[in-house]
Amino acid sequence: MLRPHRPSGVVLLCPGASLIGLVPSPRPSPIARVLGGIGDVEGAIRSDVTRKKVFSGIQPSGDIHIGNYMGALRNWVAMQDDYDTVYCVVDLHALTLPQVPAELRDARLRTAKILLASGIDPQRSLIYYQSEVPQHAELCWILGTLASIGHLSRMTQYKEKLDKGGQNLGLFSYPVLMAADILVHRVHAVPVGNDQTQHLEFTRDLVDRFNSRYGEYFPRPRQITPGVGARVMSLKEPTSKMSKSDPDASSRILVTDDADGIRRKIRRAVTDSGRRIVYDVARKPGISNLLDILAVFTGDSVEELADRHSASGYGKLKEVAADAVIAGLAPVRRAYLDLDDVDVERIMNAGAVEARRRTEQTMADVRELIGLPG
Ligand code: AQP
Repeated sequence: MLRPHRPSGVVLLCPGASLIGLVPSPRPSPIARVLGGIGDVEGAIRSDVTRKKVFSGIQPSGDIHIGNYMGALRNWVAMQDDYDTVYCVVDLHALTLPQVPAELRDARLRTAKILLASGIDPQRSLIYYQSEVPQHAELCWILGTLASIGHLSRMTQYKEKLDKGGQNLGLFSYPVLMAADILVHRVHAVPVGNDQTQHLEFTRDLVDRFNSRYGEYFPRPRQITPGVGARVMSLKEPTSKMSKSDPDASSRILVTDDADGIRRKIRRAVTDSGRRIVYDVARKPGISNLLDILAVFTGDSVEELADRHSASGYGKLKEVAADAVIAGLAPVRRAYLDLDDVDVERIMNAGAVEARRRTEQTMADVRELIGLPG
């Protein structure tokens, strides 16, 4: 018997709704809740059927940088107040580029710790490792039978990553697994940076194909992207996005970098010709990137900041940006250092148990719809 769609009692943000203003600066991490409430985790993660659901994932393909934080994590934290939230460390996705096994194991844990230290609260959000919930891979296979090869070959991220050693079927079908991650929870919205727009469009295409063949079952998920910080650029090449897998470590600021490291990287950031500080992404990509970063960590608009600093030199702007990033990340870094690995793995294990339970409900429906035993 198919279960009906869950009722929704809360207003959903519009497609592309901006969360800026909702999260002007990082909140202190609820570390006390993470550690204090650990015994209750399993019982506490319950899906609230009256709220809209969101899902998002992050790859443990390296260390988490401020692009991930500004484009995704800070919004994940804010959304816990209004949505039924599911967040996942998508370790199967990380395998689409070559990984050293021992490093992948460590990176999974570090990623989980950053999520918790940033303010993801396991009492309010479901959080787990993707590979521990096989329903993601099962749905990926089924959706793969509906996926357009032409559409997949047009994905920008696929084309970019081919050069990084990604000549494999997994990289090609990455968007199908991402669609499965989202749809296995039947969520209404996905908070991501704007590098994921094509993948979300592809997910909606798969929803249409599935629903038209087997009957209305999956909601069409909306993308929620912040107004500022949706695409943070490399400090060394400000026309390319900041990325975990960039071989140049000085191109990104890690969420766990210490104050000296942050200041050094920002001082060495590539800037543009001329001396004036203006926000102009096409002509001044380096300065505009610094203004974007400063805007997220101060809560001020880029226009205000450009005005305020128009007469300062590039060097002064870099110092101000470094101060803001150091202050903004300090509570996250402190919380990260305080977390105990064993406690974190317990949270992740409890999350996987609950995620298997929830996603199996979807898979039972899907199997039945496509003609397999539910
Ligand atoms: N530079 C960025 N600016 C804003 N948002 C970003 N995101 C990633 N880079 C930026 C957002 O972070 C979330 C998690 O990303 P991911 O781990 O799924 O992988 P990604 O988008 O491919 O990120 P990276 O850092 O570039 O990793 P690699 O190098 O491994 O591919 C997503 O919501 C993403 O939008």
